Amino acid sequence: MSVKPTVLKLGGSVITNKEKTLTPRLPTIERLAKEISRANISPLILVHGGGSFGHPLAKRYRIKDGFNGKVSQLLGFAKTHEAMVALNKLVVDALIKEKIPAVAVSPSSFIMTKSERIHSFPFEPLTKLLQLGFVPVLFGDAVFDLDKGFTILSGDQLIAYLAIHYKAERIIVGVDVDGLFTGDPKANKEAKLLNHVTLKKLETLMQQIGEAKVTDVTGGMLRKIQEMIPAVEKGVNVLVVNAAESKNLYKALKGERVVGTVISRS
Ligand code: IP8
Repeated sequence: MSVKPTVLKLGGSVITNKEKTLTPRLPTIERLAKEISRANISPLILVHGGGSFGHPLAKRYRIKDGFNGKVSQLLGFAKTHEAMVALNKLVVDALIKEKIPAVAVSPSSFIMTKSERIHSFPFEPLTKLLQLGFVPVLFGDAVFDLDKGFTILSGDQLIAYLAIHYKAERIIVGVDVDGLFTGDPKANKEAKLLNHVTLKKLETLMQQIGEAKVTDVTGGMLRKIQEMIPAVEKGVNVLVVNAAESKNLYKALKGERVVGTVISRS
């Protein structure tokens, strides 16, 4: 690909109400679609998280643990994937309404993991889509696993993998907080937003988090950021931005100044 793509993740906590199972935040999805349309970035790869669609079902049926041999769990896998497809449809519908040529790309239909890590990823269809000018919309999904039968593939693992393969210009991660903090901003008023974090600083932070569990704001932030490290090591900059706030995503996509955290190699 001649032009390096932007890889954008819309966090599940932004596009769904995490407190209520299977509850989308439709006005937010529509607003984000408008912001993406206005920014007019190409090539663009979009990935969204599971929020209250994927996670409660995945948890209830222990999909991440792998297949336990019971038919009831197969149904659980089917329901988890179905919920993600339903959320994906809401996102794709909103994008198409804003005249973005968005195409749903379902990870479980072509990606295989091995012990929860991406093992095979046939890139041809996705590359063709991007070359033609489409915006592929992938998502964290229940996928088939060589060792465990099946598992959950997070959108975060996906974006890092995609960014490395396509030598992405940057990764933008839209979450529901202002970025990475020195502590939990919701619990600790002293917590400070980190505007720029190098890999070295990130390692130190990880150790602190490991010991004191201070910055794991959403419960998933630490895991999300850890997944970004291989991409950052390869020189891809990551911008974590609050996509729950109007115009932030637009500004991030346009490269304008925006409150958030940049993670870079040095
Ligand atoms: O929200 C998980 O994706 P994530 C998707 O990006 C499912 O971690 C199915 C729980």
